[in-house]
Amino acid sequence: MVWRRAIAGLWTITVAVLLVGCSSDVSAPTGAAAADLHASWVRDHYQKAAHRVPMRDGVALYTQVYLPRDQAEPLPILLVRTPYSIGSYGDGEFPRQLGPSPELDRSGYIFVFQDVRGKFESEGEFEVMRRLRQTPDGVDESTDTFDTIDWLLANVVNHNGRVGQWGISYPGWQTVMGMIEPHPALGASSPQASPADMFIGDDWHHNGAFRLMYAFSWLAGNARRRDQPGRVDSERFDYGTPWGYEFFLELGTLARIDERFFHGEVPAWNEFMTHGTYDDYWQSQDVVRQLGPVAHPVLSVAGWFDAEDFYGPMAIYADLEGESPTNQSTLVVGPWRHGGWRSMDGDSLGCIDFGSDTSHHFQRQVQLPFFERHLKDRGDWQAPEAVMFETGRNAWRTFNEWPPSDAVTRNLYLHPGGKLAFVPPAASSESPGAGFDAYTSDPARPVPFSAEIRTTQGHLWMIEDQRFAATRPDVLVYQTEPLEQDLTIAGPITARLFVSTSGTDSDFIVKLIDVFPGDAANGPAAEACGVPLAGFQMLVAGEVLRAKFRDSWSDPRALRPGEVTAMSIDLRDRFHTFLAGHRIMVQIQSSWFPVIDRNPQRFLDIYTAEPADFVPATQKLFRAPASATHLELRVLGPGSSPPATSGVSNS
Ligand code: PG9
Repeated sequence: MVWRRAIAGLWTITVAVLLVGCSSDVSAPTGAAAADLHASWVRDHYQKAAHRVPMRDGVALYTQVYLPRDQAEPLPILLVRTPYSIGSYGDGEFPRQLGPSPELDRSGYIFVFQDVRGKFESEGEFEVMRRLRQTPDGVDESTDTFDTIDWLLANVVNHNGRVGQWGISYPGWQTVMGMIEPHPALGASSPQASPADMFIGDDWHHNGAFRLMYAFSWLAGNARRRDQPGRVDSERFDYGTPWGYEFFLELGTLARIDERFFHGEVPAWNEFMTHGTYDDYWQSQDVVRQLGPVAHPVLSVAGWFDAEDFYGPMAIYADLEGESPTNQSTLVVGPWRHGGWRSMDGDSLGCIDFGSDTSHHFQRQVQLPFFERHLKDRGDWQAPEAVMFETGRNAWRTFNEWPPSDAVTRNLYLHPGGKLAFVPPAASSESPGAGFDAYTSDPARPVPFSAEIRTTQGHLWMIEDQRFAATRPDVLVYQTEPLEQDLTIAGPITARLFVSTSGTDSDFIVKLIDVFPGDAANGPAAEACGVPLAGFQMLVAGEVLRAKFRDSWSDPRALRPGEVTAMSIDLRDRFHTFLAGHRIMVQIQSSWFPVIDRNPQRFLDIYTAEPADFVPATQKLFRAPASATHLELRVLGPGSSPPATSGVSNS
């Protein structure tokens, strides 16, 4: 991965600056009232036409075009392609908003929406994350995008010859597919929360571990076979209980799911169940492997607390930097859940406040100027390299490279007695044979991923208070002393584990947590969510590794029972300041259920495992000098060199 080297300017936009230029008219409508007003404005100012757009293989894709009623000049086209239904199928029906934010609606664009191949009103067959065509005369999402743009340019009146494409999540992935051998009229792309690799880091698996709860709910709702095009999709799946933990535990093994619930109607589920390693099936879906150089400007967007697709946008941005170093690409990462930059104000998430409406900042200061500049030649937008929100300190910062190369790697080590410190364990600190902490991981009682009672994973667990997990005997907890000064991490976080297990496979989950001081005062978000911030254990980052993939995603290997084994977990990037007085905490566990399916803790094909294959295992986490488990953090600014007094007593 190639990152820009030099960092030149670094500036902070404070909350005060954010507020400059905002209307001080206290009577201006906000929230739902503003959205209602905007919806009626859209109706008054746009007209709609529906078309069946033919693709090169004759399949017709249902497409809606919204044209401004009073169009004084030729305008660019802004395209969204989605599997989730473009909606508003009736003659008089209109979406409440057309573009990615109301500002774009008001600026004036030709907005185009399309049901992708095989979904809703479009003909053809839907394939989840359809691979690139294998033959020159084949079709895929990239050719469908090309053909759609070609047709629009020939059939829509009064356009300016330029097309932009954007989308969040699956439509974000469609946007990336549009960037492969792109139509020459494509002038700006904004893939937002696009998945990139479904085995390593996005929706279906993380580091080889299957994301049961999300995969199940998404496939049940979006990937059933259909008989013919239509306006309604699958019915909502009825879990029969409000508690997903109970539902997934009771159903037992993955091998039973098709027979009990899907009955062969969800082809992708059965495909997943026969591709338990990183084989060609997964590799050929990885967009980063397909994406060549991209000449036109790209705006990539991600949320720090995205429970679905955080790996994707970061990998796509990194790939663009490597393959297309002269591309005017920008990376924006804010304190958002999946898609939160469009659906929420972004002033808070769960119990945590961010001090300003971060979504509005992105929409007005980044997204609008990006499209205006590249599709209309308007404004003076100069593409910054990376626009990143610093959580903890709650400020936007712009970087000339991401991750910043002036961040310094500092190792945070586990110590006896649940301590954590930036000094390695001392040789004399443990008696021979000691130097580890142990727990029993029992697949019959997996650690829940959240304290919430819910059937789908939702979003808030990505920033949830971890006190519910800290008290479990099968979760190891380590924390620093209260910090004497702020400590800012910026860039990738890597856990270097030294472990042994009594089994032959296991999952290891590492969570990095910001522990608020006992006198922390509640902000509005904490008041609303009803959890005191005093002692709050905010999840900052967390990841799983299925240990059989520790050396190779495609060639899994058993662990040897009792043997100390080194493995690394990429906890992905973060930009967070642990404020003075807070503590840094690390929690380590072997299940995260049902977000991650249970590991039988035996080396076998988990997708065909029988109930009797699931056995308890004794896990040991080592911290002796030669096998010192630690986290590698990239520290920026004052905390990047160890304070003279740092250390722990190992007595
Ligand atoms: N994260 C979702 C997704 C993307 C691609 C494939 C399947 C699911 C989404 O929200 O669209």
